This record gives sequence, structure tokens and C-alpha cells, in this order.
Amino acid sequence: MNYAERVERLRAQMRRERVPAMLVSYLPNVRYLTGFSGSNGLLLVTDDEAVFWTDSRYREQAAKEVAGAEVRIPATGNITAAASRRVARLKRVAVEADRVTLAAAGQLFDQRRSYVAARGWVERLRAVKDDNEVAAIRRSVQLASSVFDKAVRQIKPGRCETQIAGHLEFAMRAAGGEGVAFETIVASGWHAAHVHGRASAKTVSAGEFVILDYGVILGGYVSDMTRTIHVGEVSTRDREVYRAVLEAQLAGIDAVAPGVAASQVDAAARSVLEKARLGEAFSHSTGHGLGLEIHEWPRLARRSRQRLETGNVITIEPGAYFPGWGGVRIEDVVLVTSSGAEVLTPTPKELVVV
Ligand SMILES: [Mn+2]
Repeated sequence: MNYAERVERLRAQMRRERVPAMLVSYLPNVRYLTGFSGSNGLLLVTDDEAVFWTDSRYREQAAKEVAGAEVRIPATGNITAAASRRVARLKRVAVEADRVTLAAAGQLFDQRRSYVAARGWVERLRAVKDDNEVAAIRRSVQLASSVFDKAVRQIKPGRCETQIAGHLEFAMRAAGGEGVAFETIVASGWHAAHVHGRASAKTVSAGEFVILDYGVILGGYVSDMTRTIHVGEVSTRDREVYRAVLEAQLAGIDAVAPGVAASQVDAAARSVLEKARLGEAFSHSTGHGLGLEIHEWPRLARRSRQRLETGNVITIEPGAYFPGWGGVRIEDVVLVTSSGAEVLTPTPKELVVV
């Protein structure tokens, strides 16, 4: 990863905002800019300097990981105090307004120093992935997909959702996963109507849909996929809903291209479900960027004002949910390419019945 270049891109953003310095405290942003993957770090970027503070636990790790910034380890171990001494010499500094705690702000700006509330400055950079990042996400997506069949074999009447989730998570770890990308969702029957229904003690029954929504972390990068499996006999209604959600998902993917408004992609998927009279049942947005974190820019929602750019990596995940009945959701990871879209998730989307 070219960290020095990322810091340069941040400097360009700072120049546009006419701010000579920025203190980056949000750890995923610190990681993006320096490579540091530990749990305590602060980065100050000025026109001609990049200073990174961490504590002595991370001495070796920082020496290995941090590129493009000078590493400092304060003797007191208090990195905020160390940063505040450096910040005191600056006239104006941007801080991540949505990320800094009141306590840290008090420590950093105790001299009525003027600061600029920065929102999304690093997140905007992170939305466009470089080749190394795309390769890392691709590997993460492939790992998650590679355990899908194993997970499906665990789905049978009488099995509880947490058992299925446990097998799934074990398989990902055994295959080299660094952890789950988010709490694994296994939601069956009526429970599948809860969009973010985490795996529970509910047992799977014949006649139910089961939503598997999961991802893994690999090389620091996450994946995210959803498939909906049916247990036992499939009713006409089940098939209709599944078909409509799949068509909506394909329409969403079809709409993906650089320059397209994110809201247009949402509209493309949503209109398919509206035509099938399932518009009300699609109660969330169509997708989101992902990378070091599970939810990144751009957001593919009705009211999103963002536009897709080559190098965005996004999910397309429409669904339909009915209280008491259940739900269906299908989700792939998609790369925005110069010519349109590349679906990174290799797992087929025809209805799987067990
Ligand atoms: Mn998702």
C-alpha cells in the first residue's frame, strides 16, 4: 500500500479546505493513512510533516507497520497529551468532528485554539480503492464464499441459528480469516423479517427461508454477502418473492457504472420490487461501500447525494420482509470499473432448497 501517496491526497483535501494541519484520531482512518493496525494511535498531518503517536506496547508493531509518518512514543504513554503539546504550536487544525470524544477535545484544545470540524475527509479518500485494496477485498470475498456450501449443509430442521452461525464462523477462521466482519446473521422463518436479526436460539423449521448474511476480515479488509436458503417445500408465494428480490438485485448491479448517482442504483433495484408490489417490504437501502470497515462510502440509498466512481467497492443487497412471514435478501460485493461493474462474489444466486 502506498501510504505516502494517501497522505498526499489528504494534504490536497486540506489545501482545498484551507487548513494547514489535521489530527486524525479515528483508527480505521489512521490505519488507512499509515498502515498501523493497533488499537492506540494518533496521526498529525501538516504541509511538511506526518507525525504518528502510539504507546510502548506498539513499539515493534509501529516500527514494522507505519510508513510515511514519523513514529513517536511518549514516555508518559499519554498520546493525546503528547499530540496536544504539538497541536498547541499550530494556528488552526482540523479534527474529525464525528470521532473525537469530549474528553479528548478538552485535552487537545485547552487554550481556546481554533479548530476546524472535519467530516469525511479521509472517508472520502477511502471510498476509492487502489489496486492493492481491490485485491485484498477480492480475497476476503472469495474466502467468505468458499465456506458457503459448508454453511448450507448445516441448515436443517431442528438446528438452531447459533449452531449454524458457529459452523460458518469456524470455517472462515479455519480458512485463515482474521475474524468476522460483523456479527453473523442467521435468521430463519419469522425471524428473517428482522433485517439485522443476529443468530438466536430459534430452531429452523421446514417451510422457512433462512437468511445467511456474513463476512470475514482478511488482510484487514472485509467482505459481506447474503444468500437466502429455503428449507423444505417452496410455496408459490415464496418463489415469487425470491424471484422479485433476485431481479431487483440484478437490476441494481446493471445500474452500476462510474458517474451514476448512488440514488439511481437504489432506484433501479427499488423499482423492480415496487412493480412486484413489494416496495413497502423493501425497508432498507440498496447497499454500501466496504473496505477496512463494513460500512463505508458511498451509501446507496434513496437520498444519497454521492456518485459512483471507478474504484468504489459496494454491496448490492435489496430484500423484502413481512412480519410473521419472514424475509429474503440477496447481496453481492461489486467493484465499480471504468466500463461498469464487476461482481466479485462468485456464489450462485438461484434459490437453494435444502
Ligand atoms: Mn451489507
